[in-house]
Amino acid sequence: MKIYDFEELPNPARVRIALAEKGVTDQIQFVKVNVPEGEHRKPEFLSKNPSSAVPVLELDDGTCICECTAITEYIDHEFDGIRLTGQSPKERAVVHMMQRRAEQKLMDAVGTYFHHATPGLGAEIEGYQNAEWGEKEKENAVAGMQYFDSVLSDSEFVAGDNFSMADITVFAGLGFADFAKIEIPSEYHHLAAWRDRIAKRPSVSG
Ligand SMILES: N[C@@H](CCC(=O)N[C@@H](CS)C(=O)NCC(=O)O)C(=O)O
Repeated sequence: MKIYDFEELPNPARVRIALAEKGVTDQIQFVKVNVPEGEHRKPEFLSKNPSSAVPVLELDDGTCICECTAITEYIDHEFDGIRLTGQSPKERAVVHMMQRRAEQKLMDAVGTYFHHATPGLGAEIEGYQNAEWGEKEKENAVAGMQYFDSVLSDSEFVAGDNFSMADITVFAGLGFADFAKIEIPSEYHHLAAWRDRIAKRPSVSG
């Protein structure tokens, strides 16, 4: 099983945390795709992911699985250990709902700001940029932080009582916000306390 990624980027980080949570990182062969140099836009990589994005999980039979949510689903069911995508029908539904919100309200909003309102990955990679849209998405990212702060005011984790892939996505989204220099408002105490707790997990700190 191979993962094509570029370790320093936030979406690859999500899958690497999921693998570490399952304790199976050493069972994966990582293949570096040099995103800053545009390797992900070359035909060889596009045949694995037409959306020109990392990470991609390639199974031994050649099947390529893209999108962190889909990759995490596969990892979660292929390997034993902690359950990252929920157990009961209700838990699974809540995890997926919160995962979508974590992507839309935080990870993707920060990404749009980074790619459109900052130099992003550089002029050659970025091509079309729309700074106004990027700035709007920065506002949405901060609104997303406020939303997750309120969720975490009466819940230990993003999707209820158990750590899940939605926690991983919010955690990686906040890391991406730091990198993109989007300030996390200091009054979001629940979010900050949760972030400190997650940062201590071996999958993240190790
Ligand atoms: N929704 C995708 C997002 C993947 C993504 O945006 N990956 C970034 C790295 S963090 C990427 O490869 N960007 C390349 C580019 O923007 O050209 C997922 O969940 O995997």
